[in-house]
Amino acid sequence: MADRIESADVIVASPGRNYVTIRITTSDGLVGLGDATVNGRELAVASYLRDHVAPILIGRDPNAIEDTWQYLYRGVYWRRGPISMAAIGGVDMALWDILGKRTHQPVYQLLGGRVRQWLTTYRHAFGWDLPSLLDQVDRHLADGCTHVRVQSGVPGLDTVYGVSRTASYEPAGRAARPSEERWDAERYIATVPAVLAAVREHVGDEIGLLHDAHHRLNPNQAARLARAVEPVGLYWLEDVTPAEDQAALEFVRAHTTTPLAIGEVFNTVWDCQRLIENRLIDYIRCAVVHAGGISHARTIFTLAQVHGVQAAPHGPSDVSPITLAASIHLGIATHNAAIQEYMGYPDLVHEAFPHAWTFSSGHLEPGEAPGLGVDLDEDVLRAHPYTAAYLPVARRLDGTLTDW
Ligand code: KDG
Ligand code: MG
Repeated sequence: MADRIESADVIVASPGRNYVTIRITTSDGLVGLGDATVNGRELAVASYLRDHVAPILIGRDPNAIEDTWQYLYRGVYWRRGPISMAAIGGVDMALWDILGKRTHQPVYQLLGGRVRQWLTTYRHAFGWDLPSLLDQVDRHLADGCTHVRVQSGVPGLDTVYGVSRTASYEPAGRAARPSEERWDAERYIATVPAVLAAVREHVGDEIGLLHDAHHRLNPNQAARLARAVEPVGLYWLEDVTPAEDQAALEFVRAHTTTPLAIGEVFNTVWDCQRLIENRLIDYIRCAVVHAGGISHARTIFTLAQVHGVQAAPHGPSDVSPITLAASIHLGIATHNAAIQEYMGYPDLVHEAFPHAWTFSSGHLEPGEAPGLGVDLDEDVLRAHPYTAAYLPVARRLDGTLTDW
């Protein structure tokens, strides 16, 4: 009898931060792993998987990856959105993992094989003042990195997206409700161009510099910032306006030559079709997990390829090393994949998810293990149960809620 999916179980654990993992086991004993983490909404996606997806996976053909994707997407009247697409993303990754194990191939081979030797990454540097920011930039450069995202403090604001008070970037706070931050876009715009210019002066012309505005500007503010930083020659300016307003990018694009990147909150190709087809962005940044897994991220990146847009997947520490593996396998086999974000993980996360992928000298390598090459250490996961944690919310100085 042909192989069947025998079980699909969901593991929610918190080795330093919360992750949702789906583990699919087949009747011939193969095990595939997928990441379905949605930062701050972990239990919603876990329930979606446990209560609504796992029961209908049992008995299906594990090799029917595309049909299962369509079944979970088109077969459900209520489509799209981060929870359902991350759930589909987790299943999709696990099925590609199984296919790789069944055929004794790393997933990138099943996607057409390597188109490059390694994936270039960018790392994160932040500092409340210029000396501490330059210190972090220097550390990444000393490690061999060629691309760095730089985020800085803003005078008058004691919380700024991307600028942590601790050594780690982690923005989600472990508490029953989100913390609140204050935000002022004009102060931010008045500060950032000079900081980026000073970093450029410090690193010279060869290093790629990136900056993330995290959806916090209106179109006019975004256009002013993008113009003001043109002399810096950024590799990209990220998420300048709220991502759901695709028309906003038309205005920004018309006013600047600074390369634009957006997409970490997109879940399907329909969220970014207009941006890609009208060439309003230079880089599409969907995360493999939140955009429905390897199968659908590949659809998005293929549309991007047709329109001269490059792929640059989201890779924060709030997606697990399984998503990172999926992103590396896809990126190494995708012609228009330009760069992979690598925020890095604390040691405990590497212990919880032992992996074949490696990072060194600013490069990511998938490794040659069959499938995605990621495992679970169940003892570590059991020892670190789920703990409620939320991203902050942001208010303007007058108290109006704004985009975080
Ligand atoms: O969960 C939210 C984070 O993934 C996001 O804030 C990180 O903007 C981010 C980035 O570019 O990595
Ligand atoms: Mg971002």
